[in-house]
Amino acid sequence: MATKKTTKVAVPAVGCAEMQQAIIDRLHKGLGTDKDKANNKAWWNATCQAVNELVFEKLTQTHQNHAEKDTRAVNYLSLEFLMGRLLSNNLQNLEVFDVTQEALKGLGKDLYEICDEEPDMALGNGGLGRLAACFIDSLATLGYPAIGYGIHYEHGLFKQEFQDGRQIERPDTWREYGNPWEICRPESIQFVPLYGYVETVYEQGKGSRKVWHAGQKLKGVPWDIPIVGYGAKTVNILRLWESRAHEAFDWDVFNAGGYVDAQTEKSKAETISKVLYPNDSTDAGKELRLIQQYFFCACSVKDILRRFKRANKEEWSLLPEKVAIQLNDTHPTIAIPELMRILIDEEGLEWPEAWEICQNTFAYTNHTLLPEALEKWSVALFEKVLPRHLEIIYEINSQFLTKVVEKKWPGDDAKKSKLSVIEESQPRMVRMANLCVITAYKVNGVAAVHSELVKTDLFPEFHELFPTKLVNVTNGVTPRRWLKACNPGLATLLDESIGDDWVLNLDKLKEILPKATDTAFQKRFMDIKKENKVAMAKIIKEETGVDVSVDAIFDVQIKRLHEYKRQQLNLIHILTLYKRLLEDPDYDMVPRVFLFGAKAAPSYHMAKEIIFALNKIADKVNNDTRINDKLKVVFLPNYRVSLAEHMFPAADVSEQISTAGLEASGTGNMKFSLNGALTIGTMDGANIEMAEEIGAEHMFIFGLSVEEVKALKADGYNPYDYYYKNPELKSVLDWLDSDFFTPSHPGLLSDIKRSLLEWGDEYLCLADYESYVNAHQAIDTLYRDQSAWAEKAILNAGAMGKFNSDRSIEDYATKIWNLKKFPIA
Ligand code: 26Q
Repeated sequence: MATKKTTKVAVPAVGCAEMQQAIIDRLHKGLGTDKDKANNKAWWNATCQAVNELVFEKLTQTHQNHAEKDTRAVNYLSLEFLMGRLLSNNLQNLEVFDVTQEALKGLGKDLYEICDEEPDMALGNGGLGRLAACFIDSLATLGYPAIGYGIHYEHGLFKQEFQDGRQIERPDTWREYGNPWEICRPESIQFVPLYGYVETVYEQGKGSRKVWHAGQKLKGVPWDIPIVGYGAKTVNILRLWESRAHEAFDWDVFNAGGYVDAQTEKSKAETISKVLYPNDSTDAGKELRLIQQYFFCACSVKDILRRFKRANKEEWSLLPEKVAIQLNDTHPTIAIPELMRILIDEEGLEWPEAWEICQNTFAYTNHTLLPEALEKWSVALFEKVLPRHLEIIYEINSQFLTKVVEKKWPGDDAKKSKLSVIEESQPRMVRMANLCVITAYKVNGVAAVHSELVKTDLFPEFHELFPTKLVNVTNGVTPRRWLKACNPGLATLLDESIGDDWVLNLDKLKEILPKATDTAFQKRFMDIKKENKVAMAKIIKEETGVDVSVDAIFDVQIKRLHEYKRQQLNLIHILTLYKRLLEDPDYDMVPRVFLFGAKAAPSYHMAKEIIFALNKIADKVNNDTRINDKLKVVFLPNYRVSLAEHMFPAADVSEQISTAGLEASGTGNMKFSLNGALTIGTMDGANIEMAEEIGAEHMFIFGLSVEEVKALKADGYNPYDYYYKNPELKSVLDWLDSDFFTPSHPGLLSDIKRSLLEWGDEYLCLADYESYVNAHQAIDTLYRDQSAWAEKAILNAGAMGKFNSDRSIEDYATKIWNLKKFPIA
């Protein structure tokens, strides 16, 4: 094959001997051990510390550069940053991966094994948290001044184990023994008031002002994690706040003779950043979650204002020029009344000026249309925890209703009650999304169809009021982690075929499109896929004991477990194939391995039932000698970023099968396609834009469209219509009532059948079943022609240019943030 010259020669900042010396030094001087005694954890730690020497230098340079030029920066506020591991990412981005590999090899160590020692930083639930992680990678790579603000959770998302097929949650302990990437910054500690009451103080000649007498104060300790851009031209930071007890409060109790009580105060305060909430409807409304949100917003806003004041004194009108604050969903909404409170109560601004500043500073990203996922807090809780903020919210709302809504729709009380920040229900609730839309200067959805639905279905009146406010920024993923690092085989093939600058310019991938029909290229592409499948098969064996053949189609669904994502539709299709095989041992199908990875929210009953059912079906299918290994089902425990990095590159088929209109975007869909998997998917979220880029004929699109879903629901959907019409569907659903999968315990899987029939099949699985089964049949047919399959896989990967997070960030920078790049030279 003709190989193109690489366009950029990576110049490592250090040589091999130097890196070896740095690692050995860190073993000695940083960890007090040596190369003969050190275990792999110590080697990992020492390697991280050696890398940090390079990182900190760039961090300081970036900081000085931004401070000198007083650059406008974006502050990305997010309750979640699902970072995964950082060592291989940082080595990659500093362009010292190869030299470090060589250095460690010379010391008798394997870099991949060392990287495997790193615990995942799982400070997020799923898509939203991982998107934040991709975005800060892109911001640094592109040279934008940016800070990510979040919480320094002691425990990230729970670790998942299976006991008799059921999910058990265990605490995640990512920093039990410290974390080499983080730097504590006691010089930037902040204090956060809570509870108490508000006093109105009248001052002669000056009118009145409000004083919040807090009942409790927390201390926020910042931990900085350097975020190394690719090529290391910029190193930004992710600043995570840890809660501690405020000493003054502690000591008061202590001095009054209550040592034990002082300890209680301390541990109460430390609870605030103790654990990441799983995305769970039963956790909605919990006091601790509200305090978490306020704690991190208050620390972040104070930090932002401290930096602003250092450069601009008290020229508050300049704040929107210097600062953009992006709210990642409604979780950080409380930053809005917090900024108002500081400007008015502490800095002495008048309401109109403070409101003008707020309106030009905040932007908000919506990630969901599911009504039950829109955040609301009870007014009573707000009043107790944040009494001053509630007053401010009332005032924002009152001015909005009287000045904006009344002007547009005079006398229309129905409009007012729909748009009000306060829901007049029992109990009364604060609607966080309404507060965001009223305040923010831009509101964006995360894929084209989602952003349209935000305008037409979620916030139609707001769209009428503010016709330029609602915009789209389609999500993307970082090609550094999700191609270059996780799939070195494919990355090398790309480097050799089109040059290595696709890493920074993913549109370049389209240069492989003409090679889609080149048989030599196809062979290399498919050989790489095979190697990745071999590596994955090894992991499957180690983790579950199941043997899978790499000649089978690897059909993968990895994402949070939720009924709208329809893992249960996948399940009933698997049962369909299994039944066909049992009824006809010669049933002709390409062997299939169905792989799952998913965590269910701990109190989400039906999601946990689906996990249990899939595990029970897996037990049965994998041990059934009658079906000649044509079918395997594997549910890998503890799905997480580092496991995903092995699964995307090994997939042949990507399952993106949500009910149309419900998946805001999806980002796993992009990672699969980028790694050469073919999508079976509905016309939902970013799948629609992927079909535009790839060509729908190179995907397996099935099921009802958004419009058809709406029409069917409006008509009155009846799942029994499909059940009685399709005998095969009926027989697999009835199977769930038997004890076939749960010997001597009939009915253990019946809730799944009930949800699809008696409980109305809210997510229209039965309506899409037949079309889904047919799409799978088409997959089977195509896979038999390996050249035709390879052609489509290449066309998929080559069309992914748009779905890279650099493009998303450029969209945010121009459409929303008005941000300029300041890379260090
Ligand atoms: C809410 C209340 C209490 C505790 C937790 C939560 C909570 C936490 C996380 C609610 C929602 C989330 C996460 C949502 C999420 O990940 N949404 C996904 O965002 C992706 C990035 O835009 C999209 O691609 C997905 O379509 C969307 O589902």
